[in-house]
Amino acid sequence: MALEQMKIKEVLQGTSGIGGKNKKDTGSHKFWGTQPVPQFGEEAPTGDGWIEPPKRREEFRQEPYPLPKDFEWFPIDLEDPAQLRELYELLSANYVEDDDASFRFQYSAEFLKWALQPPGYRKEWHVAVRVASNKKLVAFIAAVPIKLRVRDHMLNACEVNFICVHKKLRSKRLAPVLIKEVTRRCNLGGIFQALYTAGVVLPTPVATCRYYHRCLKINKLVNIRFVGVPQNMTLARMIRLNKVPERPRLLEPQHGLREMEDKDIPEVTALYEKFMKRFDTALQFTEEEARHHFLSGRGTGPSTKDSWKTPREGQVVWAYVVEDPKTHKITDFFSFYSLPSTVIDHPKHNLLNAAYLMYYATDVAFQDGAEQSGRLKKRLEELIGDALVIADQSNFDVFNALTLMDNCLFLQDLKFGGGDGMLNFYLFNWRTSPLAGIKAIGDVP
Ligand code: MYA
Repeated sequence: MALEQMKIKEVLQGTSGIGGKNKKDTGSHKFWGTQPVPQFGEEAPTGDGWIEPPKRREEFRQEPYPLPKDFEWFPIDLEDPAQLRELYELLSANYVEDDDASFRFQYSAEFLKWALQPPGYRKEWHVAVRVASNKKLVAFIAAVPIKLRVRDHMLNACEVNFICVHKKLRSKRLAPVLIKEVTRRCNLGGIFQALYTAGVVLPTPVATCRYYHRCLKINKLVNIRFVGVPQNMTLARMIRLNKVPERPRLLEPQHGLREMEDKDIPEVTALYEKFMKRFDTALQFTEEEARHHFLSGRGTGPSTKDSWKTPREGQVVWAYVVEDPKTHKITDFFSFYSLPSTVIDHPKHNLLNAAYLMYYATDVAFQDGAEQSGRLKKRLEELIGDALVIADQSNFDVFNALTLMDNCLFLQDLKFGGGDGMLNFYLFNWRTSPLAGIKAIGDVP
């Protein structure tokens, strides 16, 4: 998903505000006012369902939407390294920045392939625009197929991400054309619902999460002004307070932590599904999809006993399981991915190495009273605490997580600090009441 870059405020007392993107006047939306999304001010829906009914293929527009003159649609092929490189360059220079232009996402080429080519992906849903005369790539948007459960409804939908318009072409209403074109292509493929996330507030979020950040490399983070040293603290003390252990605790043989392997996929998929049933909404994965999400982004190189502290060439995803040493059952797993940001105009550092918490699950959640008794919290602190150690050893500067799933149980005690940034979740052509069940709304208690 599109996760927006945010610096820390509040808990670690940081630098300037970053929530500006959330401040758009919610009154006038020339484009979004015409789309099948719940509009601001509408009454909360009483039931769930589509806004516009499904239609037959021939009822949709068959030709691409017209682009302003001088531009053309381009069927980008991510299998071609040169075209993948062009996309990487467009996004590296023009994608999401924080409000004061200090950081900009720098998705790697490997990340883009991983995110844009899941099982069943459609090449024609990678929508690119280039300048007709010199063929320069200037805009992009993509959809990938997903199966999404929203409460009791299972939706064959798509997830839309990576909308980007070159900085020199902003505010010319190109974004609505990109969105309508990707919608048309999905509609022609029989897909009528979409999930997307954005830092900006549009009509109308179904959930809103806050970003939290666990600082790992304090010196660097202070140096690049990702975080400030609180007034009542010294840098040395801040470093001491944020130090993480050198070795994952669960890595000891009696606990059974190890890298996820292909043979784990059936058990991991089943555990994920059971764990996610506890929330109002979740993506559904087949085993093939789970293999893609957890293992295909692992980069090249063998699995060794030191893999946890030596990232592989091109590694995007880190995925670990806990195998019960006695029963050999997989009892837990966790995963995170690498999404660096360019540090804009800094004399010393040009990259912020950020890890983002992805999926996790533990069978402790299925024990009676696990949440009330604190057992779930304790187990998640062990698991995510080890994820922090692995990320630290793999040279990540910061570990980010959102206030969703069960994250609010462990964020505070694992010393995550609240950022300024929010991430809004949206559904296209699907009405439902706010998804409080994903525990996304509000802050750490
Ligand atoms: S979130 C990541 C967003 N990308 C960036 O922030 C990269 C840097 N920024 C840019 O490249 C441009 O500023 C973008 C806007 C491209 C964002 N999502 O062309 P404009 C509306 C949706 O003059 P520009 C992600 O990738 C805005 O409210 N709409 O503006 C998820 C206004 O409409 P209205 C957005 O600044 C993408 C209109 O665009 C966003 O040159 C999900 C102005 O157009 C935004 N992030 O370009 C897309 N930002 O007047 C929706 C602005 O009504 C998918 N706008 O307020 C929907 C499902 C489709 C598939 C359905 C299948 C069934």
